[in-house]
Amino acid sequence: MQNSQRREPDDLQISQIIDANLDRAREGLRVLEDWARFGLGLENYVIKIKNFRQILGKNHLEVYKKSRNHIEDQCKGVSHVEQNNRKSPKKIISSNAARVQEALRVIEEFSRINNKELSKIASEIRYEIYTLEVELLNFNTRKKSEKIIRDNVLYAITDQKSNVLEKIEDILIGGVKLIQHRFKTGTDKNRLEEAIKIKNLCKKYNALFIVNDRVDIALASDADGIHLGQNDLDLKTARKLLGNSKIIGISANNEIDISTSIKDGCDYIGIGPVFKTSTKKDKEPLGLEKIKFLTKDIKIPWFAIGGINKKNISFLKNNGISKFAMVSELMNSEDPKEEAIMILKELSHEN
Ligand code: TZP
Ligand code: MG
Repeated sequence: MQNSQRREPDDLQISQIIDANLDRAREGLRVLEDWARFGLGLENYVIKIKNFRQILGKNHLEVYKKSRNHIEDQCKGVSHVEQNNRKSPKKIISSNAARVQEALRVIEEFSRINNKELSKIASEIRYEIYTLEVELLNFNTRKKSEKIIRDNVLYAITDQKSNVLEKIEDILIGGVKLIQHRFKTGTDKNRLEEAIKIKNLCKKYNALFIVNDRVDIALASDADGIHLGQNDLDLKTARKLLGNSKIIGISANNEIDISTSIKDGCDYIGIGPVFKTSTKKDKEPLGLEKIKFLTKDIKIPWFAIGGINKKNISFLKNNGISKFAMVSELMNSEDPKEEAIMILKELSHEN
């Protein structure tokens, strides 16, 4: 993308347009770069964006810069009300990506007259910005979901029963912000229908919606993420299919599976069963000491699961466990809302 054979533009107005739009594009890129760096911590994207800025910088010729003050710009300082409405990183990414794309398009058109190479460079970068925008927005969505996982201690997992939607709504009203749809038997049609209904409930209560086992159902219901067991699709394949916007949680109950899932980039881990549970009858419980041993070096969020109820949760909390996932305790409760409130209250107590 180096520009060697250019002709000096002879038209002052054209130089001025190119100058203004090179500035615009570089400024917009700097905004995207800083969000990639400080907001998302994505080093490879920072390098990519910096490279675009440098290419445009090298092609910001003296002749363009010198044209700047030759003609008085009557529109200087004109801004749009929309600029005051950019209150979230998402809006800032979108509007600055659009700003870069527009500026590059203008450069592409006007430099075609006297500087074909710059025109080509602008066109190439513009196409890359379309992809970059989508990718930054995806990471942004995931970052928001990760925060919900970090900030919440109770994860409710569904069971198959006729009044599952009422139960889930109660649990959501009770303040639970993490819901997983677990649907082990039945048709895919019913599975997806139920997933979409629960997803909509989660949306209403600003909760995260995670699908158990099935990447296709997670995509079709536009879930926030997937929860995979050791016999489901592997993490890397799931990431390829889901892209970077979705959360991936993994069930792991031994050292190797735990370290592999962390190395492969999972967002949280479910570890258990802690106690014997009728929800997973075939699994031997790990017990508290084993759980403590397995989790001592884990730096990402992890949830204890299996046989956890309102009676043993304080004991586990007092033993250093801070996040809990449960199926039957909430789903079989006569009053899931009260139960959720009570457990959340219990978990919020300082020791
Ligand atoms: N993974 C390990 S134990 C378990 C899962 C899905 C079931 C937990 O169910 P419950 O009813 O909360 O014991
Ligand atoms: Mg599974």
